[in-house]
Amino acid sequence: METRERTFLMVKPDGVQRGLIGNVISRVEQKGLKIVGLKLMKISQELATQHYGEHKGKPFYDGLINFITSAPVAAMVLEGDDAVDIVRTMIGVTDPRKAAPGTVRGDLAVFMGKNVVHGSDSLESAEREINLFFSKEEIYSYTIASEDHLYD
Ligand code: D4T
Repeated sequence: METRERTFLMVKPDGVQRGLIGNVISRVEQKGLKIVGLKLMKISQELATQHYGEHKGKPFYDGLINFITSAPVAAMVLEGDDAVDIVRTMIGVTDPRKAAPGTVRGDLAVFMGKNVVHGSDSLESAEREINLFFSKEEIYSYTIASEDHLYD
């Protein structure tokens, strides 16, 4: 079987607290992406600074680190053709006020700092984030019955 693209998707603390894990996972499953990694976890200070390193020094950085470490997140690795782009499109733009209806943020959020999900923005970010959040043993390669009906 050909190796498909993998991406990282996380339901952030606000999404977990609001009971939206199931909603996000349903969208992923209904779309036809394969969940190959899935766990509830608390992000440590160290992991938070690694994950959001690019934003260090920005006015929202401290609040972002406090927020992301405040409660558990649901972390996922998803697989499929063009998975990175597909997930970015599904979650919508960063600011929920501008996110299109039908996207996670467009449907479920109203505020930039509480935008429910994070999804990798490139293949390089996906690889980096998957390695940050998951060990190799936590990622599963398997076939799903619907695969023949999703792709040529
Ligand atoms: P994440 O990384 O959470 O998926 O968001 P994006 O990839 O869509 O957007 P980002 O990295 O630019 O922002 C990370 C995170 O910071 C919050 N944020 C961002 C904020 O509170 N105020 C801001 O001005 C910006 C730009 C929201 C998401």
